[in-house]
Amino acid sequence: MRKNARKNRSGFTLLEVLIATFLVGIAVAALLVTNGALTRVNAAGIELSTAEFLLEEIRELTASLAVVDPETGTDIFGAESGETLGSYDDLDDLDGITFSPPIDINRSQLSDFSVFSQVITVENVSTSDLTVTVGDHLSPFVKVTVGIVMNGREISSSSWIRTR
Ligand SMILES: [Ca+2]
Ligand SMILES: [Ca+2]
Repeated sequence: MRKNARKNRSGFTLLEVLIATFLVGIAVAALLVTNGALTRVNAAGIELSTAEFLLEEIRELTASLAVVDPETGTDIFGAESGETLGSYDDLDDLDGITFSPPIDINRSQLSDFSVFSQVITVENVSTSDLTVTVGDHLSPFVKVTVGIVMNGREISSSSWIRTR
């Protein structure tokens, strides 16, 4: 009798082992769920900081451009004849353009970021209300909007106003 009792204490019962296995299983499952959630949050953070970087490249590129073309002024909205990415010299040259892969401030393609695109809209806005769009060149205020699209989905956008 005493011998049996001692024998039982020397190890774990099947029930104890099952409960322990069950608890470890729950702990592992919880860790996996947490890890998955953190990975998703982290990925979203990286996407957003990349989007900020790509917005900033366009913002800085446009900062060096004239508001209207230095030669033709307000005659043409959009790129003037013969202009290409390398010779764009005013804001509306960029209207309606999507850069995919995106470009940097020096107009070079950023092929490492090819899942992202920069979608640019340039429009004139009302002198009295900057939220109201007016016809091309009908006001001195120009609003540049850049959307950052990743795999067909816009993940960030930014607008700013320039005036001539
Ligand atoms: Ca131009
Ligand atoms: Ca132009």
